[in-house]
Parts: sequence; C-alpha cells; structure tokens
Amino acid sequence: MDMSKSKKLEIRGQRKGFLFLYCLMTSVFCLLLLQLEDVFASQEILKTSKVKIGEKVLLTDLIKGLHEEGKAIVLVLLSNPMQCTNCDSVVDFIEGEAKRYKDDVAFIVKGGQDMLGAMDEETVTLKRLYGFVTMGEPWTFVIDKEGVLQKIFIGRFTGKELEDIFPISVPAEIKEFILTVREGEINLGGNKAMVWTYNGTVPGPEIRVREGDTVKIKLVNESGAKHGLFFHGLSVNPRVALQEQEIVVDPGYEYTYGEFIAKPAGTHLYHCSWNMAEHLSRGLYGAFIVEAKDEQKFDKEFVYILSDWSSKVSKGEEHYGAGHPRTMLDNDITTINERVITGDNPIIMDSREGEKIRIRLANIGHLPHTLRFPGGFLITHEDGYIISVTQERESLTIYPGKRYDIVVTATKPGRWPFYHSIVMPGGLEERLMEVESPEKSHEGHRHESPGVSPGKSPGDSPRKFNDDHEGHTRELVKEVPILVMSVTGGGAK
Ligand SMILES: [Cu+2]
Repeated sequence: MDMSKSKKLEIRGQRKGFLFLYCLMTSVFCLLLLQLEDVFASQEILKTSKVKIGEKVLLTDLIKGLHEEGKAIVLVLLSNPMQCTNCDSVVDFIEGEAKRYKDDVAFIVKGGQDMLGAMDEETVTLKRLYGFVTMGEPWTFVIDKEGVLQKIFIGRFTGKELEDIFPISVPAEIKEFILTVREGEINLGGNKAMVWTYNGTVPGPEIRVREGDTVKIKLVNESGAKHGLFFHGLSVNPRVALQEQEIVVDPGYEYTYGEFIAKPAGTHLYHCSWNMAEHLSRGLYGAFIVEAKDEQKFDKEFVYILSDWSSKVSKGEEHYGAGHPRTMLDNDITTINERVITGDNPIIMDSREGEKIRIRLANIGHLPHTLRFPGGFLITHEDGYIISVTQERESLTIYPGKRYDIVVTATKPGRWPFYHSIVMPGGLEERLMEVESPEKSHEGHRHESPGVSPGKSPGDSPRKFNDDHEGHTRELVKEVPILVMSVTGGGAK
C-alpha cells in the first residue's frame, strides 16, 4: 500500500520534471528562433567567397557607367522571386529610398531567376563577380564612390542602416490624401438618387501623384454604412494588398492604409472594396493618376470616368429595396464624371488649333461603352500600360474596369463630337436570353434593353427580349454626342 503510493508520487514527480524540461527547452528554442528571425531581418556579413568589405570590387559596364558619373552604388541582387521571402519589401523600400539619395547614390535591383530558372546575362555576371549565394533572401552590396565595398546586407534592411553610410540629400516625400465618405444625392436627369461620396463629389476627388511617390491614404467613414478601399490598377505592396482585402471601416471610424509606392504610371481608379456591386453603383469611385517620371507633355488633358446607373434606384422602386442593382442591364443611365449623358448636353473640351490633347478614359460601370470619333485618335495606353504599337482608331469600346489613354489633335477649327453608344457582344446577349423569362414584359423602358433576372424575387419585372434582333451584336443605346472638341483658330499658345 505505502509502496504503491510512493511509486505513484515518484512517477508524478518524474512527469513534472519532464514537463518542466520540455517547457524550458521549447521556450529556449522559441527564443532562439526569435533571435534568428532578428538576425535574418538584417544580417550584415563581412565577405562572400569573392568580395570583402573594405576592398575594391569589380564592376560591370552598367555599374561602371553610373560610377563614372560619381555615384555610389546600392546593388540589390534578388534570389528566385518565387521563393524570396523579403524581395517585395526590399524592392519597395529601395524605390522609396532612391528618391532620398537621388543625386549621390544609384540604386540597382537585378532580378533573380525567371519562372524557368533562367537569369539575364547581367545578373549572371554580377552573381559570379560577387560570389552571391542564393538563400531565399535578397543580397545588398553597398559600394562607395571609390568602388570600395562598404557593406553587405542579407534580407531586409532599413533606412537607418543606409543613413549611417550616406548622408541624405532629399527628405522622403509622402503624399497624403484623406477620403471622407458621406451620404449625398445625385441628380440623374430629374430623379434624385441617394449616393455615397468621397469628399462630397461623384466621382471622388482626382488623386494625382508622380511615379515613385510614397502615397498614404486615410479613409474616414462619416456615412451610415461600412466601406473599404481598393486601388484599381496600382501595383501596391503585399501589406496594402491585404488591407484592400480585409479592412472594412465601420460608420464613425477611420483607417489609414499602409504607405505604398505609386506605380505603374498610368490611368487608374480607386473605389470602395465593400459590397462593390452596390457601392460602386452608388458613386464610390474616383480617378487615381500616376504621372510617369518622364511624362510626355500635352497641351491639354481631360479625365473622364464613365459609369452606369439605374433609374429604378432613383425612383426607389421595390425592386431595389435593398439598394442593389439586380442585373447589369437595369443600368439604363450613363454618366461621364458627374454628368448624365442625354445627347444634348455634351461636355465641351475647349482647345486651340494645333493643340495635342490627351483624354484619359475609364469605365467603372457595368456595361461596355463605345466611343466613336470620326476624326480619329491614337490609343497610347491600355490599363495604364504603354501600347507598344500605338493604334490609330476611330472607335473604341471600353469594357467595365478598363482604362485607355487616347490622344487627339485639334487639326481644324470647329466643333468635333465624340459619339457614345452601348453595344453588347453577341455571346453575352445569348447568355442573357437563356435566363430571360418569356411571359413577362416591361413597357416604357428607356433603352428597350433586354432584362435578366438571375435569382428571381417577387419584386422582379423582367423585360422581354426584342425578337427583331439579328446578328451577333446589337446597339442598346443610340449614338449620341457626349464630348465635343471645340477648336478655335489662331494656333496653339
Ligand atoms: Cu462602400
């Protein structure tokens, strides 16, 4: 009896001992891991198999050129981007840093392997010269104006570490914007509709920055609904990309998104990220323009955002009880910026003979919008990217979410209209016909457009599809002038 009791106690004691040891070991292990993490965050080393701190390094032609201009070099060699833990943050950081040192220091980032594991020639040479070892981390070599290697960093490093080496010539400039969401009203051709606005207007204020600027945006929610923010077309860093997905700002709250570097240059958009079908239809969008560092100069520039609205929303029909446009074809009103397109109120673009005009176009609506300009125009950019072969065209269809930059020249005095229409692609119409209800019809619709009711509800009143249609495309909205280039003589100023 006594013996078994003491044995139990002994076993219990052993167990306790084991547990204690286990806990101790794991916590020591955890501490070790934490320290390692710290080390890897910015590990400084003294040499590789080929180069050593304090010694002159060999330079490739690319670097030699910059060196001869009297610049110090910060050279970042990335490992395979698919496996590189800190490549994104180092590239983003370097882009931001480059501006602060722009006169004294050249920042060079050379890529790792492409998807097939191949490296470009310069990268191969650099890795051979510097004895670069792939470790799933970027390697950074700091070379002073005399060609002497000052530092080698593995992984992430901060501005402080660079400031110790180079004095800062230009302070980092952060462009800050505040977008405040409030409830408002928009006049949709006689009917008023409830909207949400950024800073009181639809579209919201234009955000315009330079490529490479550091951008910081605060979203203030003074409305009664939840909202988020999405930067459409911009290449934001992973942190901001996550915030775009996950941040929803409740009524009465505000949120400051992480800083990001504005890129690529081009015509982009910002809009609400929450319940987008409804929130974009209720006005939460604006232009986000990133000017290129070597931006081509034009005599004039105009920015136009096309959007679609439903007359039912403005009338507050039961169909839209929850405020959601049911189908894309219920959108029967087109706006360009804040103006409803009716055909007799085009926007006038004043210009002088000989002027070159850039028009930035974006479609935030639900329908494809077609613009036709008999005088012809050049398409220079699509979705913010330069079109390698500039296209001369007379018409252009802008699908939802797309952006185009076009250039027109005011060759002759007079008034030159851009015509607008909505033409649906055939395939889409066929799909719409399949779900169309044949019995019901709806009279007096502005555009006699086909209705579609996926997930029908009692309030729906779908419109009958017109039987007279033939072929693969059909005009839904007649051509009307929406922009008029008004050219006066006397030459460009
Ligand atoms: Cu919203």
